[in-house]
Amino acid sequence: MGKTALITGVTGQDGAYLAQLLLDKGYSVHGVKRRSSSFNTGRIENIYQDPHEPDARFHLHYGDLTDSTNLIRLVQQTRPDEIYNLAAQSHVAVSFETPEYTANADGIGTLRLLEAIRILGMEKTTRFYQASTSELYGLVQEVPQRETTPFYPRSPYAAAKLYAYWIVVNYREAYGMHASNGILFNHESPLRGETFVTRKITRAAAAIKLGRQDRLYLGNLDAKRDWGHAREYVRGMWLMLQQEQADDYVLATGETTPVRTFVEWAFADVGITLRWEGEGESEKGYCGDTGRCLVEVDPRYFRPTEVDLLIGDPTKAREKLGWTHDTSPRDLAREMVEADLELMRTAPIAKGA
Ligand code: NDP
Ligand code: GDR
Repeated sequence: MGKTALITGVTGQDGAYLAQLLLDKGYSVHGVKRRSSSFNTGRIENIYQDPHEPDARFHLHYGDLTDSTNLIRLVQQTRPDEIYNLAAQSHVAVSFETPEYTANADGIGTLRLLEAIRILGMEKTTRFYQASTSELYGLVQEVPQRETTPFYPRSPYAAAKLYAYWIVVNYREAYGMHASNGILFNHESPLRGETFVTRKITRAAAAIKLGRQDRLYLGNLDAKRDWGHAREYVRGMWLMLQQEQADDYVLATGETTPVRTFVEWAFADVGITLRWEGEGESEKGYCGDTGRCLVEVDPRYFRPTEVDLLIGDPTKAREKLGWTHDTSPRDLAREMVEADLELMRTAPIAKGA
């Protein structure tokens, strides 16, 4: 009999890659999805199994991290060997608009799941992965950032995730739970949500190339991020739960790139060379070969407090887990642009990213 895993946030980018990885490893996978007025399972369509099939190993359940009784029942029904808590209101900018909800889902939601395990007496049998984040580092204290670098959260999202991080450490120490934090630096893919900056850029580059969009509006182009590939990062999550001892690990590439460089890469990949224009107060942005301005800075996307520089040191994960990454940020941009060009040729454009 293979192991059983419960994944919250299975409909998200990481949930989709992780579910695929675990199914490939022979697990039975239970995914928690939120009720939505429209289909929200697009990323997991390829692994969906008809629940009427007797040997189905992928099961979806309705649930929400703000609902304790629901979480207790799900853990009780599925009795998982491993829980991966990936569900979150994961958008940093949106967390300034919805700070209380973000705290509830991302912070207290983690506590609810840990309590579900404890209430059911499963703290010695169920292993727990928490989707912690490089956003915890926030205001730069040390570079590159590693497991011992002090935290300084810079958003309601990061503050909520800080609570989640420490409650996981506390439950590990207080109750001997096998509970680990993966402190993951930004990771992207063709499945990345459309409002995160890399995907917003690669979609726009493809749409502008195909004449389906006129201009891309972005915020802070000078922020630097350590971007890896989501498919490689979910392997690290799994590795953390296979260790004898639970612990906390950074997953990162060790390479950092400004947002503006990612913009230049993506447009180069669709054959458009950008030129930076207008250092004055107005009309700061990039124009294409024809002189038409294609990328404009719009202050509405600035954040009240920003995280300027993230660059991670994944030495511990490499030495203890044997985790490595293969995809460079440059290759990642290329893969995402190619996927969006393909998608853009067939799919309608969603507005509001
Ligand atoms: P996504 O935003 O793509 O996915 C988030 C998932 O959580 C979705 O399935 C979403 O459902 C679900 N969700 C949101 N709120 C709730 C709730 N209240 N109850 C139940 N489910 C909910 O995020 P990623 O896949 O990119 O990230 C996965 C996790 O890793 C998140 O916790 C994120 O904060 C964290 N993280 C991500 C990093 C990254 O670079 N991607 C880096 C470090 C940490 P729906 O589909 O219905 O919206
Ligand atoms: P981040 O990712 O905040 O690092 O959080 P995001 O892609 O949203 O922003 C990265 C940087 O780009 C700048 N930026 C813009 N961002 C967005 N979304 N839209 C814009 O138009 C834009 N213009 C510039 C931002 O200011 C920022 O500096 C992601 C999420 O996946 C979190 O859940 C996760 O914890 C962290 O990565 C690690």
